[in-house]
Parts: sequence; C-alpha cells; structure tokens
Amino acid sequence: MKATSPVCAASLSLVLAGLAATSCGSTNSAYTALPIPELLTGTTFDLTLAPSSRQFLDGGATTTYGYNGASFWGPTLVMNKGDVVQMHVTNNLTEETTTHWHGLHVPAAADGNPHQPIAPGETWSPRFEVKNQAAMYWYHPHVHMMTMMQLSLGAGGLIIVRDPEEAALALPRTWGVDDIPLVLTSRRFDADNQFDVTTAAYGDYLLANGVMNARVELPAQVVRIRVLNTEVERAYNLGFADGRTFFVIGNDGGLLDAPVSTTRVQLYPGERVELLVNLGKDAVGSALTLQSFNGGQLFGYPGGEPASSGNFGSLLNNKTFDVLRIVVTGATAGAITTVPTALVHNSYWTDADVTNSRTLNITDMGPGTPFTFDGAGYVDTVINQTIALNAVEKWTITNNATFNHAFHIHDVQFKIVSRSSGSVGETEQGWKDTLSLQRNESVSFIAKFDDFASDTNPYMYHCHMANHEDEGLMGQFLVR
Ligand SMILES: [Cu+2]
Repeated sequence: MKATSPVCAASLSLVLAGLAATSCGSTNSAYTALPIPELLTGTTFDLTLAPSSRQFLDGGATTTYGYNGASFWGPTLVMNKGDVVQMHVTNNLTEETTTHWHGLHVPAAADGNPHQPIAPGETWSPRFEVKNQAAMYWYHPHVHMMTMMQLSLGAGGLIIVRDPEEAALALPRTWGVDDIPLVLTSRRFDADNQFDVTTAAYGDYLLANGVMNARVELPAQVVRIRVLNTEVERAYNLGFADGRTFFVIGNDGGLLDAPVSTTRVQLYPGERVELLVNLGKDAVGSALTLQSFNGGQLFGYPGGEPASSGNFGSLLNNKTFDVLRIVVTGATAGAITTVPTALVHNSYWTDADVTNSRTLNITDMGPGTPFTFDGAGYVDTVINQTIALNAVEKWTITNNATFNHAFHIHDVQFKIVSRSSGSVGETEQGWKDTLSLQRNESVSFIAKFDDFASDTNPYMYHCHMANHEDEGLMGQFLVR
C-alpha cells in the first residue's frame, strides 16, 4: 500500500510552531500533517489568550482563538506531581475569559471557574500544588454563557501530569514520536468561512489537533495515543477500520491497574482516554485509519441525530467517519515492543467508605427547553450543594431528560460504581471526572472531597456539552 503523498509536509514546521495555516485539508484527497502542540515545562507557566486566524478552507481565513500565538488551541503544559506551579494567564481578548484546569484538584479560588474572571488586558496568577496522578488533563475557558463560543473558537490546551509510578513503567513517552495527543472536535463554517460558534451543536468537518484530514507517521512499535473529546456535544465511538484490538491504559484521572483490550472506546465531551496500539507487525509504509463508529445510534446519542443540517444535524451525524490516518514508519531506537500486563495499583473508594449520599436529577420541560439540575438553572449567587471537608460522598445522577449528557464535576476524581442501564464499562473504570449519562439512566460515583475548603469560593458541576452548560445545566458546591 502506497503511503499518502505528504502534500502539506513543507508547512509542517510552521504548523508545529502554531504559526501557519494549511489549506490542503479542505479536500478528501489530501492529508494534513497532525500538528503536535509544543510542550512547556518547568514550574512557571505563562499563557496568553488572543484572537488569531487560520486558513481552513479555500477563500477567507477563519477567525480563531489561541494561546501563546497559536492560531488554534495552545501549548501542552507538563507538570510533575508534587510541584508547586505558578500560572500567569493574560487575556488579550476584548471580552472576559477564565481558565479552568479541567481535572486538577486545586483550591476553588485557583479553579478558573466563572468566579475567577480575567478582564481584557488583565493577568490572573493562581499558584497551586500539583496533587493529581499522572494523566492528561486540560485547560479551557469557563465563562458562563460564553464557554461554547470561546472553546469553539479554539481556546484550550492540554496538561500532562507526570509522576514516579508512571515514569517507572515501560510505556511510550517520546512526545510526537511514539506518544501523541489527539484532540478531537468538529466545526461548521458559514458562507464567509467563519465557525458557527453559537448555534451549531455539531460541526460538519472533523478537526484533529485543529486540522482537517489529519495524517500522522507512527513507528512500527507500541505507540501511545492520548485522546480528548473537546466537542460541543458530539460523542465518539473510536476504533480502527481494520477492526484491530487496542488497549486502554488510562482514563481522565490516571492509569488503570492493567491495560484493557478492546476494539471500541467511547468518549463524551470532556472525557480523556490513553490508548496503546501495537504497530509492531505493520509493514513500514502501510497505513491504518482510526474512525468513529457513530452510525446507527439510538435517539439521545450525541451526534446520532440523522439530520445533515440545522442546529442539531451535521454531515458527520449518525455515520462512521475517519478521525486519523496513521502511516507506519520504521521502529525507533529503544522502541517499546510489548504492552505491559500491569500498570499501577489504584485503591478506590467503596460503599463502605461513604459518609454522605446525594442525588441530582436532570430534567427538561420538553424538546427545545433548557436542561436543568433538579428543576433549577444555574444562578451564580446560589450554592446548590454544601459538602463537608473530607467527606466521601456517593452521588447518583439521574437523567430524566430527553437527551444524553456528559456530567463533569470540578475538584475531585471519582470512581463510577454503578449504571442502572447495565454494568460499568471496562473502558471507563479508573479515575474519572466526566461521565456519559444516557436517557433514563442513573449513574453513581464515589469521590472524596479533601484538602481544600472555603466558605466563599465554590466549585462547579455541569454538563460538559458546552451548549447545555451555557443554557444553565450547571450547579455549584462549597466544600467547608
Ligand atoms: Cu448536557
């Protein structure tokens, strides 16, 4: 099989620098090199969010947002567990933003939720200890009623936390070589090539790390792919076109006890998963395709709606579509050639540890009405839940609304303990901060709310479908 001609290779270095645009992603006959966001290391991180633009389609450039000069998305921050990091986030937009550290266990005043606004021209400088386990987290704006717009324009970036347990394992970790990030979303363009950032729940064009028709070269060995769903609403059901088995080694908040072999993994907005794929038997020059098998979904599945246009339709809806073309190259020196049989030892909270239980009920008043928790939309002055410091709580989220959701809670990583629709999926075991919730389903998780208390600064819980969140499917809690 002939490797696809690298039409865009000449611009790769510029794309890696976040400077350039490629227009070659606009047809199906050409691939664009998958950009790998640069790594920032150390204990002081400077981020500046500013307007930019990128050439996605023939014709006019598309207005975008990016951090640190990137024309979409931003650099990847590498942090070591135990480090105290000093963040400086400067807002060079003409509107307010915030920067939320999704998945990180930090004091509420450093959380970057709607209560820590950064005015235009201002810099926000939280400082916190990195207490999370090795995994991939992310940062993104969290301004109430503006999250969908700012996220859709491209504001976001990855955070990779490293720790000694992960470092001791024989896992691929050469960034951009055998360890790659894969940030998935989609966009709809208007007649002037601008993103629809206010009405479209689904895009018509898949973007992988910010480019269409993405292609990456990976060596003939075990490779690691760290996937994040940053869609407004669409869920992904990932697998390979050739049906091959791959391994899930980690979830939102850490590595699993052992790799889970599978042919499919589902990812709702906000969720992350770390995969190992063994390319050791693939011929150099051969190619394989990662796809999303979104065809034939039941009503309620985000992106399963059959319409190809309108606010809840898209050209990608209810079908199988390509996500990433992988072309196999020669193995590297020091290649990882086997998938480990064991990873880390997690000890999860169980029912025996629970000190308090609470329930949340998602409802709506029928099609077209806003989704709410317990019948009430988000109000920034209302504290919806108060939790005792060091409580181990069991939360049961029931979805009585007409559509599936993606429940996310700040401050903690939790363990999913039950699903009323069946058993907890093998690929969603481990530490999580975001979960999928089907219609007519109840999901329970257990988490410990430790370390950080405040009488005044709340954390948020919300649907991570940004349109639902902006409409008010969000609540807030104090830990005190
Ligand atoms: Cu939702």
